[in-house]
Amino acid sequence: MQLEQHNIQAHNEQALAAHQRAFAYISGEIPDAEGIVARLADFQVAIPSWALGTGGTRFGRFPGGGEPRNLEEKIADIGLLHRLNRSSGAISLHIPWDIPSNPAHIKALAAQQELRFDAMNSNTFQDQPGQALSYKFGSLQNTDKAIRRQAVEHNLEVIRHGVELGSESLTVWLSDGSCFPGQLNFRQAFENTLRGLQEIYAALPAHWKMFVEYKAFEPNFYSTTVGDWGQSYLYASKLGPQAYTLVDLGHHLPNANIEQIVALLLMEGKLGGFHFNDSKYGDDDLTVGSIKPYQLFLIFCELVEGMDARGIDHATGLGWMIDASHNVKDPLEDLLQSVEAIMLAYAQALLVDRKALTAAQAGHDVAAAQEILQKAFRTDVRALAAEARLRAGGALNPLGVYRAANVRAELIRERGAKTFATGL
Ligand code: AOS
Ligand code: ZN
Ligand code: ZN
Repeated sequence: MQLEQHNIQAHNEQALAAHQRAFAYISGEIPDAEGIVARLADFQVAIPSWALGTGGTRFGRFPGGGEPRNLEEKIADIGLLHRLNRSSGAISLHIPWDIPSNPAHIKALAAQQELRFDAMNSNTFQDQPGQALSYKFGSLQNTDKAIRRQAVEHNLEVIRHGVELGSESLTVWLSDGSCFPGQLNFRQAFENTLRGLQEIYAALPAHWKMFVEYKAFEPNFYSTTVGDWGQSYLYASKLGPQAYTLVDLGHHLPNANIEQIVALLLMEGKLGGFHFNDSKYGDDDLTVGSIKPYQLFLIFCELVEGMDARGIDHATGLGWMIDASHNVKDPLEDLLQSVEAIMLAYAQALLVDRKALTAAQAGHDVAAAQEILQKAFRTDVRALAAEARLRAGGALNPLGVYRAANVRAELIRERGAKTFATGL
């Protein structure tokens, strides 16, 4: 594909002098620029296979061109992102949208692009063509044993695909719930779901993790059977040490204090993974950091504090994934923006003067505590993220290179103007 290393280098050369000035400045302002650059370079965020095409709403979908038509092309797209930012070195697959018909070939392609397989995602929220039984009234919660069985079997199949590819985790997001009062016996729905999850859990390879993702509402609008972090935590605790809660930033009721949820789950050793996105109203799946960048920073503050307190490696200890949908932007541009936003929030969180914050907390100096956080948040750390990319062989300005190389136009030429990515 277009966009060779020399495109990136040529672009970096033009931008180098300005970057060096900015990097020298920030390095003089903060205590450990080198340490932060090293941590940023290690930090990788998985790209979901379903985010490479145009999403849509129930009102319509307006596909762009050149979208990947199969798993091979999805891997190529993520490889391209990774060449640009050196921080997107993993792909999160979705079954059945991404069934690898030839796993050895898919593994080799991913390895060529330096990509790992992050969490595998199962799907019992849709009926697939030819499927025997319907999930209209739920999957693992269903009152019908045969439907529950089908949902369990599907998850076992997802694990098998993951094993073939070298993934090490399964994310289970269930849309199970109810739309009207009286529709569901909550306790029975919980118990059915727990039993199903237990069967899936029993099939996990010993080194695998299972992530139980919660969501407050949608597509069910009265109750959701894994509706909040309490319910997810309950399932994960009952399941055992390989089960964890997964936090998707868009899955809370409005104004929830997500940073506090993150702190407590980490404290309990039950925070397993993340779906990054941003939202204003519900599960909007917008570009990370586009609506509430301060919240993202505060979440990273808790992540850094909590992981350090428990000795968890920042880069590998949790599953870091984006879960976004793009209705009006070029998906690849949007994903570059999301990864950049994550890196900036992480860098700012690393900047927080922990000692001073602890002292302010001990002394009930509320104003000082706020100053300490906001000093970090208001620091322009873009040169740190750019330096991390530069040293890893990536682009100083990934979006700039992407645009200058006319990547989208080339993809349209290669794949066509009316392609449909499989997925949402
Ligand atoms: C749904 O709202 C959840 O965020 C899922 O994590 C995800 O979008 C889905 O599994 C993709 O198929
Ligand atoms: Zn999600
Ligand atoms: Zn979601």
